[in-house]
Amino acid sequence: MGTVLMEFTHERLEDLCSQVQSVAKQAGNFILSERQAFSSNKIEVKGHNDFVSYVDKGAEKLIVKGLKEVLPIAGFITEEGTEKRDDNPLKWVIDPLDGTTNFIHGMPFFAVSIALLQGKEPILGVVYEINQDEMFTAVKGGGAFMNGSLITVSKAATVKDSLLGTGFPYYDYHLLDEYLELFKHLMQHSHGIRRPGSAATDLAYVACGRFDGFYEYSLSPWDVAAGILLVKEAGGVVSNFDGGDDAIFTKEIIATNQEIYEEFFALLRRFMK
Ligand code: 2AM
Ligand code: CA
Repeated sequence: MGTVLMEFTHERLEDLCSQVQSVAKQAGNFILSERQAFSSNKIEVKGHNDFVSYVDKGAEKLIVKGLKEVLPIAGFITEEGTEKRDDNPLKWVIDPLDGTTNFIHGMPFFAVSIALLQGKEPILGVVYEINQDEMFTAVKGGGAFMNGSLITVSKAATVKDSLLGTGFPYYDYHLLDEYLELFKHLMQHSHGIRRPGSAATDLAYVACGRFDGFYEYSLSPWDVAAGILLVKEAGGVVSNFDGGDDAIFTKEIIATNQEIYEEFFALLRRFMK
C-alpha cells in the first residue's frame, strides 16, 4: 500500500497529536530559554526582511528529530530546510518559529507550527503560542482545542461587527495598492484590524474566536498548514483569494467564521482582484 493511502484511525491520530504536542512544547522551551541570551549579531538575512537565527535552526532540528521518532515513515517540508525529504505524500510541514521578527525584537507573538499532511490535506495540526503557553490542536474530524478545551470560531454575523487579523506585505509588494484599499475600507467598516506578526497564531485566534477573520498574501505552507486545520475543525471557512480550498500552497489565505465568509470574500474580490 502506498503511503498516500495510509489510513489513520481517530485514536492513532489523537495519539500522534499528543506526541507532537510534546515536541512542540520542547521546542517552545528551547526558544524561550534562548530569548534572554539572544543577540541581534546572530541573525542571518535570508531575503528582504526575511531573517533567521540559530534559534530557528536549533528549534527546527529538535522538532525534526522528535517527529522522526513519532512517525519515521513521513517526509518533511520545513521553513529552514534543515531536512529535505518532501517526496513522500505523507509529510510534516514545520515552522519552528513563526514570528521570527517578533522574537528578534522581543515582541510577544511567536509560535511553533507543525502539521501532518496527507497529499495536500492537513490531518493533524498543532500551533503552540509560546509566550501565552497556549497549545492549539486539531486532528481531522475531531474538533479543535486550546490547552485541551474545545474551541469554536466566533459568531459575529457581519464584517462591521468583526475584529480582523492580517499580515502586512513585507517583501512581496505586487498587491500592495489593492491591499491598502481593502485595509482602508475595513478600517472604517469593522471593529478594527490587528497585525500580530505570526500567521500561525492569527489562524489559531480565528479558530478560538478572538479574531472573526484573517487574511494575508504571500504566505508559505509552513506558516498556515496547521492553522488551516484548526480553523476548519473549529467550524470556520478557509480559502484562497479565488475561493479555492487549497490555501496551503497558493500563498493567499482568507479564514473566517461561517457567517461572515461570503461578505468578506466579496470585499476581498472587490478590492484585491
Ligand atoms: P516567519 O516569522 O516564520 O517568517 C506574517 O506576515 C508572517 O510572515 C509570519 O507568519 C512570519 O513568519 C512571516 N514573516 C517573515 N518575515 C516577516 C517580517 N519581516 N515581518 C512580518 N512577518 C514576516
Ligand atoms: Ca519561521
